[in-house]
Amino acid sequence: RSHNSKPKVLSQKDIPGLAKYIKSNDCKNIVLMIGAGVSTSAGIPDFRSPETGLYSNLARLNLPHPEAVFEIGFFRRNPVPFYTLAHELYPGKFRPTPTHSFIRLLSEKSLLHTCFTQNIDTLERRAGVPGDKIIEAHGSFATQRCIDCKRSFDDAKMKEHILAKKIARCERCNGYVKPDIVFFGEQLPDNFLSSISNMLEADLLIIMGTSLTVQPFASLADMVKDTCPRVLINIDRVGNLGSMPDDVVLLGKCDEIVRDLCKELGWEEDLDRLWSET
Ligand code: CNA
Repeated sequence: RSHNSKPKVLSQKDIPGLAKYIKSNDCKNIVLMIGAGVSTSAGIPDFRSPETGLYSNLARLNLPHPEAVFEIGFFRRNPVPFYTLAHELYPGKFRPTPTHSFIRLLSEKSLLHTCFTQNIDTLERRAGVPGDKIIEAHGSFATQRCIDCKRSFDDAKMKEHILAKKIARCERCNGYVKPDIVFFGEQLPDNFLSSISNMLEADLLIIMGTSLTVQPFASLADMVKDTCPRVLINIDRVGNLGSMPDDVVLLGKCDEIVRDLCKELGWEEDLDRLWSET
């Protein structure tokens, strides 16, 4: 299918066409799918960007392959690389980006239906997006438990351990403690599974800052109704975005594109106000 095919729902496949649709009565529920690219301008490296991504910088951790840092079998043998990474990514060190404030803005305009995030940095919450709109598909640092007996571990103690780069161990069985971040091969959280059907309620899907390579998350992009335009805001083209008549592909840095969209919507001052509050 052609990228150039005529849109069916949108008037134009660009920022003005998108802004017009967002302001129309047809667009009541916006669903977002986001990934590490929305947080890179906060100083948090993503996985796959060449040179700056974590995967190209994990060599010093002596991993058999970069993904091993998120494999439960490897963690069981050697939790040090994960704890090193956790220390670097630990929430609290970073300020939300303008793109995170844009998500909050959608919520203030009563347009945000659900924000599906793959990120574990909790910057959506820090930007003030209501918790009941966020699905942390790959878990977060909010809770943690023993990988053997599953006993939960105290939040404050966990924070001390991660900040001191010390491996936390279960107080009952001495097993290693791991934040409730989804590792490869682990099931996604219940609230992700029960929210998949939210995709059907979307009048607009915005995908930002993700390589769309991690399943099952990536497959959400194909679950919207035929009449739901999909927008990709990313440095590079990913997934099959561009293949449907109402797909809009906006390539570049998300903070800049989101600002251009807000300008077109007349929301730039709102965006700046929200961001200055974070
Ligand atoms: P990824 O595979 O690293 O892809 C990131 C994508 O974002 C790439 O396509 C980049 O080109 C793009 N990108 C990078 N910077 C920008 C920018 N400023 N503007 C627009 N696009 C940009 O990351 P995914 O999220 O797709 O991969 C899924 C993994 C990454 C999830 O399981 C996350 O937990 C994990 N991760 C999370 C964080 C975080 O919480 N901030 C950081 C690193 C990795």
